[in-house]
Amino acid sequence: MKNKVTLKKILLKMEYLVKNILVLGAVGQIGSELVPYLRDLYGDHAVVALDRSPDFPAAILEGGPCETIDAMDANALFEVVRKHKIDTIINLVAVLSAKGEANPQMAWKINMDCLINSLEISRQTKGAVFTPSSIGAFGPSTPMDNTPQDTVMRPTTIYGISKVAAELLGDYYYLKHGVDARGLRYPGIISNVTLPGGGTTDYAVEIYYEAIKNQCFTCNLSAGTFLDMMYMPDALRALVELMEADPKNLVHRNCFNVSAMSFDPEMIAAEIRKHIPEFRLEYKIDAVKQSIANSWPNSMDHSAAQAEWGWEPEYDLKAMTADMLKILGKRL
Ligand code: AKB
Repeated sequence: MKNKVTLKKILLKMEYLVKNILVLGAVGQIGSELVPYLRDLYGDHAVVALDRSPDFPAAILEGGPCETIDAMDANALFEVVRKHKIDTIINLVAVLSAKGEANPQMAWKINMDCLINSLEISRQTKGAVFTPSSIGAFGPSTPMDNTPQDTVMRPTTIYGISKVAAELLGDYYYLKHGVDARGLRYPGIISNVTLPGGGTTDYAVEIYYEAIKNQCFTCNLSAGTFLDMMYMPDALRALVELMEADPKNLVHRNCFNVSAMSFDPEMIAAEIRKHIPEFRLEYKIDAVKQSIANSWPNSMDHSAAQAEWGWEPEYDLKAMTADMLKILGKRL
């Protein structure tokens, strides 16, 4: 919260708060928290929430403009951009890693169509685009520890392949057409407003809900499976800080490694037990998710993000666990 207020003051001082932002995928895990966060920073009417589902949370629906269209429909999307004079598109539409493996053609089509539409429209409007990439853009031949910013990227999931393509397309549209395309390689995001769906890292969100409800969780990844993770407040702040970064300082654009913590299921369970001593962790391995997790980094090096736009995470496993259990404890 303190960070958010400070950031707002800086932005106001720098007169950056003149923007019209469109968030695609506003009902999803990140979108449902990003829209209120951005409205708080840039003003309620400057942030349009868009989703193909009409099920906007009340706070989003009542807080500012909302549009229900399918972002795969280029004409409809362009119409929304024109209507609201949009200059920045944040494209959060994605079929995640595990769900993508169940229907790769559908995942490729959704992930790529929404991206291409965002980039093409921004080429015509001379706007900016944010597209999240992921630890899923890496693969089994990538160095697993302290994964460098620039390294081997040969993912083995359709989700990862679409993310590598998105990174390259972002740079292509910047170089060829001057589109201000930027992105982050997000780790698994842990949050307490909207559940993720279809991801490999989802267990690290579900474990908190089950800890509160049943004091027990059955994990679908094995003990010893280390993955990069980040708490939602850090993920939201990273996005804004990158989009507001001085372009002169950006050597990399699509996309930056950003990391906050790395843990395996035993470590998160041990942290939960500090608050709920009776908490039990059991295992029932999901073979698809396990093989995806095994192909992803244990922890990323985010020194490029630190050097080029000053990235620093605020939450570690301890601080995040305390906050998650406090918030979910009250709500559940
Ligand atoms: C997933 O697990 O698919 C996502 C991701 C790490 O990109 N949460």
